[in-house]
Amino acid sequence: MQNKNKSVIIGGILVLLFAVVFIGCTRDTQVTHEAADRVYIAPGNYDEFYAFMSGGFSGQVSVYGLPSGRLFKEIPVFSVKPEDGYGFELETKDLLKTSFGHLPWDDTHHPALSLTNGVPDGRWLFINSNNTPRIARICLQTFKTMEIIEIPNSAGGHAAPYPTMNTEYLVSATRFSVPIPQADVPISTYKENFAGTLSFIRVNEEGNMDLDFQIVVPGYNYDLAGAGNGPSHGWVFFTSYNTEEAHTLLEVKASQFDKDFIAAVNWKRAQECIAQGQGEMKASEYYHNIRSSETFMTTSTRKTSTTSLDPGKCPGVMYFLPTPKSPHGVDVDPSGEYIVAGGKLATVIPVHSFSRMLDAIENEAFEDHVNGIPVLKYDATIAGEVRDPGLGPLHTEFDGRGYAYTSAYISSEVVKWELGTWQVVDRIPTYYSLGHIMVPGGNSMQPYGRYLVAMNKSSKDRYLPVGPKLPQGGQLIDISGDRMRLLLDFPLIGEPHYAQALPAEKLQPNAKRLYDLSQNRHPHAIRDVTDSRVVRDGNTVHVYMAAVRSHFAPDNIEGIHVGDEVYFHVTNIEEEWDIGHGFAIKGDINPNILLMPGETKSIVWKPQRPGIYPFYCTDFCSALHQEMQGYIRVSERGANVPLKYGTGERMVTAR
Ligand code: K7E
Ligand code: CUA
Repeated sequence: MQNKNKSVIIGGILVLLFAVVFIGCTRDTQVTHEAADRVYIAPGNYDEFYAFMSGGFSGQVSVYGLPSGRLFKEIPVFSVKPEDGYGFELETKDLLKTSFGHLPWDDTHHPALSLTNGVPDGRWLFINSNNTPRIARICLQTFKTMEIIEIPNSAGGHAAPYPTMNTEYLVSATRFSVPIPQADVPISTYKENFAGTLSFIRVNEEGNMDLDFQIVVPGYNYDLAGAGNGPSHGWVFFTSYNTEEAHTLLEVKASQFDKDFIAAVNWKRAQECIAQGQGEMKASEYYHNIRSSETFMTTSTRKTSTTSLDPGKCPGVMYFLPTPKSPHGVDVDPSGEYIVAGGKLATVIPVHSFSRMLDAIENEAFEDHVNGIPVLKYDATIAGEVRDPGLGPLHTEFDGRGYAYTSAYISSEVVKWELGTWQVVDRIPTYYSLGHIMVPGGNSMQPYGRYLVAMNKSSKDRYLPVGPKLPQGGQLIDISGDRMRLLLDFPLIGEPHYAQALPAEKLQPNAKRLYDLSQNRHPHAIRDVTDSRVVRDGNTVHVYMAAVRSHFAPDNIEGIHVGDEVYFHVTNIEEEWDIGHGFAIKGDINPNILLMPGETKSIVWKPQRPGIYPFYCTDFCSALHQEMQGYIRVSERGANVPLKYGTGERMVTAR
């Protein structure tokens, strides 16, 4: 009896064990296969979305395909890039010019697609630099940086570039308040002497930026921004923390108050006040650099003044919305009614209502004023609070179906909740320490839904280790159903704080294949090998060189002297897609330059010692790529060697 019982029990346990193992396995394999199917792009097929990820402290933007997570390209923006010569070659060097000189590095945070009627239009991608505040514009036909504007009277250009509904403006706010204008003062005089600015950068039809005006605001840290949509078009919302105005140990001292502020700014009202003469011209120095798509050259302009607006003198331009607690992100939902803050130390996600805010302004439901700026009552503007939102809520995206997704840094999870009921409906862990999340179109009026990319600060134990520094972790999550599902892990470059994505069909047909050689207006371009030549002008030598499979013209040069400055102006005269040539010469302090068909680039070389210097093509362009090379003879300064050049047997004496 006992034995029988025992065997029944053992048998039962075995069955149970088997069932658990078997069902468990089956479920796991199913999920894996299904997930694999969702992200697998068969050879020869294309991804559904282009994703643009900020490179953070790499200063660049990386381009990925979704859902595969494949890396296509790294676009150089705020950091030089020896891979193609960006920031070294004469054409792009001045893009990095600032009031502090040529800066080879910065820290990118927030890519932003240009918008038309609140929907990404595929024309440009803008991105901020956080260290020395600037905004860059990338052309989405060439995927190249074409313009950079410096933001004066600012420190820490973090709340940027957030476009308004039709890209009328991009904004940029000071993360670090500083004396405005800059001044040599004791740091302990923070409260008296420090202030912030909210900058409004106008964008014209060609995409060109221009600093229109700056609003001078109390000395808080302005963290992030979100522009109004639909009914809230005309407004921009900025989070602030450190309303305590601490200048040391902010981790303690800037976490004292229960609530900080969202600054709500009516930019149409600001325009009115400035038109009525309320703006004040102030001396400021900053650079505006634009690269021409015809000459490939950058024109750098030094600007000397800004229009500054005191919000206390322009009633209706700005209000403070108390918001718990040290909020980080501020995101406006696709309807334009809800303004969601990420209260990183708060126990709830506070959601303000735009229409209630307008009522509160109308009824003057003010609890205070700061520097003449009304502070609205929390209860008068709040639409709801999302309870149990995870620990450390930061950023929110929307799916266009009535749901919002918030990243929680401390609890490493995405929390899905419903707009209107404020109920959490789902949550999914991420690995690990989640920062921003991105739903394609998820910060616009037309989210594409389907996917959510989590950008994790750490990928500890997710990949084969590669030394102390690990890649940050991208995770693709399926949000098409009721429950979120993890589909894919993919490693990221730098620190992709934020990202943007667009359906492939919005960009793919417009992607430029080559530059039309007949339209090349570069001042040193040549159209044919027969135009190639070498010209001396004192100690400066200009080499007009053609690159074509599989030689350079000229490929032999003699009569260069130590002390000369040699400019190589190389034109790739190919007219076929994706046939690039590179150019590099021994001992150059500059890296190689990479030339695509129809493109001209220039690099300067200062030979240091006599001898023979080879140069060669760095991009494997044909079966005879390895033959694509040449020699330069360098003689002592003052040596009696005439300047000659040639391609083939005949050497021509330079005129
Ligand atoms: Cu949260 Cu710079 Cu947008 Cu990083 S910021 S995560
Ligand atoms: Cu040209 Cu390799």
